[in-house]
Amino acid sequence: MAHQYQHIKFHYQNGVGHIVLNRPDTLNSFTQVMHDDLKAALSFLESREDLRGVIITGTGRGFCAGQDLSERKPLPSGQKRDLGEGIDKNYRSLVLRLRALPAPVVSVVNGVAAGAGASVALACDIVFAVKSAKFIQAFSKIGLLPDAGATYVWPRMVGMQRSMGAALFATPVSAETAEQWGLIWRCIPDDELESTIASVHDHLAHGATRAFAATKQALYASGDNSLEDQINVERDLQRELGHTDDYLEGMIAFGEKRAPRFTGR
Ligand code: T3D
Repeated sequence: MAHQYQHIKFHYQNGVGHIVLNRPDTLNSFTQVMHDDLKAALSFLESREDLRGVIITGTGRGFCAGQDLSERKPLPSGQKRDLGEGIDKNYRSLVLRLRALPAPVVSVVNGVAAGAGASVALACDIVFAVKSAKFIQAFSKIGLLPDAGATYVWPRMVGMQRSMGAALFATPVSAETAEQWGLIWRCIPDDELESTIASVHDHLAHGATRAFAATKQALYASGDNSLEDQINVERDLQRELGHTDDYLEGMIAFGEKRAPRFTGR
């Protein structure tokens, strides 16, 4: 039976999956139901051979405020919660599955992103954010450390001092600052949210999908590789790309001085 989405909206068009976090009254904070919805959407995306990209955004004035704290009220028994369980059950697979998809995953951050909401937005392959958005490492305010990959992603993108400061002081980082720091790709005017989603959709739906996937794979591999190992990665992937329809089309289109018509194959 098809999954009935409750806390996200999901549709798939031209090979592009659109995930919209949809609990605006709580700034789209993560519930177990939302995680189950996301798992179902990811399973669908992973099953598609024609996948060309994914776009994640939120409804209302927030992108995502992290874990829904109403699901973390102290237990009446006085027993302490095992927070590691939620990470194992939900956040680990969410971040790793997004990273492993063989197509770009783009977050278009429509408002505040806090806690694991910021972690997930920033774990996407590329991040756009409206000017009024901000990223808050809210964890220390409730006695936790940044999770859902944040202690991995932040230092690699912005260095140790900015990562440490944002986490220890929970100071909101504006979208403009995030762009200056290299934490996100683009800060966009608020009234360009929908047009940005549309143009990202078109770019993914008509792009050289295999080349995008190889680029994603190579860039992430670089974190652990020597220069020589990385050149080997590039060689192997370029060899594969040389056999694709899109490379052939790219060469023909160049010769004919026209835009290429990529099929993603
Ligand atoms: O638990 C585990 O499994 C471990 C993993 C943890 C991962 C995490 O994400 S921990 C971090 C959890 N998130 C937070 O601590 C952030 C909490 N939210 C905030 O600090 C603020 O809401 C914001 C700074 C994000 C935005 O502030 P503001 O003033 O713009 O909005 P607001 O008024 O605080 O929020 C609007 C509504 O959303 C409000 O409800 P109300 O009063 O209108 O009925 C608020 O309670 C609700 N809301 C916001 N964040 C959450 C939330 N409800 C549940 N959970 C939330 N995280």
